[in-house]
Amino acid sequence: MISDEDAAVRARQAFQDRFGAAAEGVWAAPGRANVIGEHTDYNGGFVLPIALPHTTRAAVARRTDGTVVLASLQHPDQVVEVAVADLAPGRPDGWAGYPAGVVHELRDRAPGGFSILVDGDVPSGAGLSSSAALSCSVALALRDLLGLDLAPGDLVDVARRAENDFVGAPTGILDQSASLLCTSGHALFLDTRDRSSRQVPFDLSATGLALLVIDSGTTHDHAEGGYGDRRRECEQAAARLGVEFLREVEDEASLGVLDDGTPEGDVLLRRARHIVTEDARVLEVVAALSGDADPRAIGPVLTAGHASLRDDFEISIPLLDACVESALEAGAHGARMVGGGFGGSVIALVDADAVDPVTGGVAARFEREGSAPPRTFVTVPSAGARRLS
Ligand code: GAF
Repeated sequence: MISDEDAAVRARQAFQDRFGAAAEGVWAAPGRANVIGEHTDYNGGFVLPIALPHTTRAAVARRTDGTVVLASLQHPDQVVEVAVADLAPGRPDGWAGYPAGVVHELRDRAPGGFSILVDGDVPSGAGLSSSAALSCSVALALRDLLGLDLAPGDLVDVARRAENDFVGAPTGILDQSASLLCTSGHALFLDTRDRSSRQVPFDLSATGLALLVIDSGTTHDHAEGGYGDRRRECEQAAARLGVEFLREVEDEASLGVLDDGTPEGDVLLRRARHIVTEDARVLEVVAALSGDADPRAIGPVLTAGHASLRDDFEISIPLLDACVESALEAGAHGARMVGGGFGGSVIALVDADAVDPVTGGVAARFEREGSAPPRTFVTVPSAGARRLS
């Protein structure tokens, strides 16, 4: 993993090479792994992410010609240049839509434009929130350069609106909150309804544990249909139950009214049941991590979360299921898919001395399934977004 110092030097040099002038600063924002609390964020529920050590870095300087110029070391042949006044949802699209969306959000404060060079190592399309890392690094840069009086919570909304309104991905606030608010050594317990949050100590190595991230290599895109379908189904279920958010549903028993004997009713019941049980799982995990319990106790809760995403929310895919199964067979205490679904990564809670057997067991299963070997790494709860230089 590249150090903050080396990342800043590399981004500054690349900026100088691209623009022939010095960047005014370099900012970094991390990707995330969500310990538990999936798809609860747009239902007013609870989430518990950690920040990854992987970050996106943005080297930025203000311009005076009313233009945004966007370059990326990960997309070297796609320099995007567009007038601030011409920015509009979908223009530009692709990776450049995220930083452009942030500039668009703040355009009244920055008519002169920006030169922005991004570099990063958050795996993209892996359910690890590379998009939010990108938009949050730029949001933080613009706040500092423009001297805007915006708290981290305000930046969460700037980055979320860029993603929702400009890129067209109807996400909640999980990823942006994780990237901007997480702290090293902790998971962020966030109530997405009132935005209250608490840092929960999550130092696995102290108890001989490790958190493994297994990137299945199957990519996903939240601007595509499945994510938005789930969001609509949750809203329909909430409307039928007479609540604003599914978070407000008392317990599973209250969901019975959704079961009107039609296939649609059955779907809404299962979608809502995932949200209600997932919120309860977040609280259970937070309680376990906050007390004296052995953190291994959260393993089965994570695995139950996966079953719920697979059976009730129906956003897993066979390769992610195989990944979870093989991790458990090889000795993981718990495992689940993370992120929006339809691809991406799995996290597995394992004893530190079981990292190799679990990694090997999962790789062997991928081979039997005819899939390319997954990318696997041990992660630790890392720092949130910050200025590097
Ligand atoms: C994606 C979204 F961007 C988040 O807002 C969240 O809904 C997540 O999927 C599922 O928990 O990462």
